[in-house]
Amino acid sequence: TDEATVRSLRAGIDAALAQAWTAGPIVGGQDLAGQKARPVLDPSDHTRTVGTTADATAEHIDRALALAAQAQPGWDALGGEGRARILDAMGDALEADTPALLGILIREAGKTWGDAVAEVREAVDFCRYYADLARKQFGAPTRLPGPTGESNELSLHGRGTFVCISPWNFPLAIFTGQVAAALAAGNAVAAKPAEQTTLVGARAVRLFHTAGVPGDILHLLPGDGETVGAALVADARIGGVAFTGSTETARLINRALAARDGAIVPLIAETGGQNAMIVDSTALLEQVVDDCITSAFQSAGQRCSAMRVLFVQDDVADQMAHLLKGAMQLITLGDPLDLATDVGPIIDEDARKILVAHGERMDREAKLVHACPTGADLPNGTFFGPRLYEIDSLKRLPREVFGPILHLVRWKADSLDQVLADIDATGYGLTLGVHSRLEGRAQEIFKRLNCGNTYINRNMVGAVVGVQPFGGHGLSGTGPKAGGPHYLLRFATEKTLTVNITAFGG
Ligand code: TXE
Repeated sequence: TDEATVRSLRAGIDAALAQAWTAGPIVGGQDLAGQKARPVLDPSDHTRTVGTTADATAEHIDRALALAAQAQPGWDALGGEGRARILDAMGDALEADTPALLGILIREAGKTWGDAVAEVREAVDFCRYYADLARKQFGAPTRLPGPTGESNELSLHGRGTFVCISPWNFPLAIFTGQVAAALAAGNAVAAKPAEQTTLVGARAVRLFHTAGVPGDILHLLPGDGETVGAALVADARIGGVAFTGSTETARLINRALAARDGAIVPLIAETGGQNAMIVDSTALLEQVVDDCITSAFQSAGQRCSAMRVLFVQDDVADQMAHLLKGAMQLITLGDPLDLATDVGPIIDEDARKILVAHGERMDREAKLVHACPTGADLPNGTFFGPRLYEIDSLKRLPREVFGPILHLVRWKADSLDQVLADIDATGYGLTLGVHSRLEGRAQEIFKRLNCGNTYINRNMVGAVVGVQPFGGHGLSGTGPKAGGPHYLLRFATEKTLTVNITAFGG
């Protein structure tokens, strides 16, 4: 039964959390002593230490990139099928390790059970999906037509060593997805997890190694973005960068890549959003409320796909605000290890301070519709209660707000064009929601806005691997979409071979 599953998972989580977790650089398959060792504190209770982490040094980075360069041709030569078998084994390894992974996700990243389970699932799906693509796209060379007496073929190969830089908000799924994609395409990998979530990154790297990825092919180089991340990106030996995080950091990486010597290499960037949902007066409001709560507040709003702005047609706006307020009163803020918790902590004090400052500005400039209590009974954690403000214009939000704050804007029947223009003017293009029973209108909005992922008459939480490939445009990223059929190609380079076969008697 479900209860039995939960009980046994809980026992596994407790056993995992009873261990003292440590993580530092992993180079050539070896766990090494790093620098700046520090405790990892649970964001839901800073008096609780989850483990310790340490950072990579310049020597670790140098050694990792040297080993990777040596080993990569052999990994590439293994071919799509050989690499796919190992990635399938990684999917199995992740599944088998579920209780420990849930424990670390809950205590290091503050994920609720539901979010943590979904994240392990997504990581497994990435491995199996990219394994499948590796088989299809990195198998035997493609034969191309050509004149008689000549053979032409095209093959795909790794680019060398990919640097994978990931954020803390999906520290397992995004980390594993980037690494699995780079490996599937035939690259070696230098992976830098977010500094807040090194333990889960290290756990994933050890599982990749157990699954069969050679130690010289995948290295973990933990540390700050400004030091370890920047050093990796500046190195002339790398073949590309896969990055997920803020738009500002993507710009920094772009500049660093442009300034360095060495090959011209791709940057695959997935960044933030200023995501809107548009609701017209034909929408089913009860459904909209449900979808808003999920889209804006799940994961404490710490998802790049989360809804930040709700455009509601004015004749239903009061009713909408009233229903939302009622639904928000039912949200439970608390310890993410408690199954009853809907919203867990904010990742750290720096992130919480940004939300507090934004709230203070909104208190002056906007109308507060509802604020869930911020957790005075949870004094040792970085909690922030979900809030709903009504603002007069999207222009009040020049930057992405990365947390559980939703902003409602009213629009009139004749101002839909302006709504679309305002959304467009943000420069982001990640997720978009539309609630309307006018199918033609909903389709038209989809066509007119250039958003990566559009959801009609449902919540904006998606990104199911192979079903809703995820990624945006403009300030939201470069594409191609993670979990989609074109993703691996950006990690690869192509070679053609043309042979005059008459010389061989053909
Ligand atoms: O990002 P940062 P954060 C975005 C979202 C949110 C932000 C939160 O917009 O605001 O990410 O994550 C490393 N050279 N998304 O604040 O600071 C850093 O160490 C090289 C969008 O952590 O950009 C970390 O590993 N690396 C999203 C990573 O970059 C550097 C999903 C991200 O850090 C660096 C999740 C440098 N100079 C978050 N500086 C999506 N679209 O999928 C930092 N880093």
